[in-house]
Amino acid sequence: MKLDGFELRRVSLPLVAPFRTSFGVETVRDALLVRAVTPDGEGWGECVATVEPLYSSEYVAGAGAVIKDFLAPPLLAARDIDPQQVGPALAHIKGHRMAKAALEMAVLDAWLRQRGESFGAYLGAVRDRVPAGVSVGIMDTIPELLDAVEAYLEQGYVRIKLKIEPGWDVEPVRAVRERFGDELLLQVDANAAYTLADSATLSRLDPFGLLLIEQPLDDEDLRQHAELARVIRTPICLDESIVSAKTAADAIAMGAARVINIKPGRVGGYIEARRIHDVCQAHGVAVWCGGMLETGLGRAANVALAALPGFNLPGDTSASDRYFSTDITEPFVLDQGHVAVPTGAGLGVNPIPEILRELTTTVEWIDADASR
Ligand code: NPG
Repeated sequence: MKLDGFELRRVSLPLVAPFRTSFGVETVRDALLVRAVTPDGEGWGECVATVEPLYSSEYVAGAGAVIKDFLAPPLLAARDIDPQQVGPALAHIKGHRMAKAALEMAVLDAWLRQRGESFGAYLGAVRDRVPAGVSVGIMDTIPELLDAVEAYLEQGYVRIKLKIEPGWDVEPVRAVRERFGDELLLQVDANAAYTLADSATLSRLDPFGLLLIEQPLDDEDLRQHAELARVIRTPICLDESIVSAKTAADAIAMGAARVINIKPGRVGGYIEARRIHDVCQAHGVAVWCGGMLETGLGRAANVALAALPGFNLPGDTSASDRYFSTDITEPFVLDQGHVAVPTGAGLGVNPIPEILRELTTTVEWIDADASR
């Protein structure tokens, strides 16, 4: 496939409510979209980097810069590129996985649209809908949290994930368990807010029968996660620590993770995400699809990925209205706690031109001729 260029577009989507995690509060989703333009059509990618480098070292302005200066040129210089070649063509540039993932997604979408094949079919989806979990941010008070959880359960969400941090952990979990019962699928996410010295606090979560605790310790603490796994009963799930199929294999071998959250942006794209799925499936390790407040574009691809056979826990694949009153594509909706896997070519969804225009803050064009 020949590329004419990439368009980089920043969009700003206000969130329906502030979303607080152990690393910060988000009130707006300021996303970077990549449009791959070819002589025969286009494809869309979404970069999941946040405005500030608080979740990982990547951030949205940095992702835009590395794409312009280092990642787009080798792809545009190639006279013929297919999605499988994007990763290898960018492997000499260290890191920047979220930026690489956005480019690969755009190329993959353009390529699949030309073939009339969906993301789900390409990745190996075996389901036409996926169960939807919801991530619930840190709140000021427990009554507020209970109201939020109740509202999500009324909407049909099949699994609740509570964001935790030191000082907001055992009591909110206890309150949610007591109010909604033992049957509720419940898990927590610490976003690396604890250290091994907090083992005693974390083991106080054991009696609540959580599905998992996600990323309790620092990204680089693989060995410490393995040690923690020996003292707490709640299964440990890794998110930030897993940046490739290699790190997934290492974490599994070390006993650092019984569950893995797969986020395509974090690992460099959907093709590496599928490799991690395959590694986990071979080792009998449970996986689920994470979320990064994606617009309908990233959400479409995530939902397709979550339909692979090894995804055996509900993902953060919520409906669009969990985050946005207006999405840039037709919204994803909940149907009895599930979200439908798009079946159209490529992502199977399209940005709605007027909404896209309204939410756009900047647009830049990178022409292939400048790289040849
Ligand atoms: O449902 O899209 C979603 C968000 C789920 O909690 C969620 N994401 O740490 O996993 C996370 C968190 C996150 C959001 C991380 C935005 C980074 C940016």
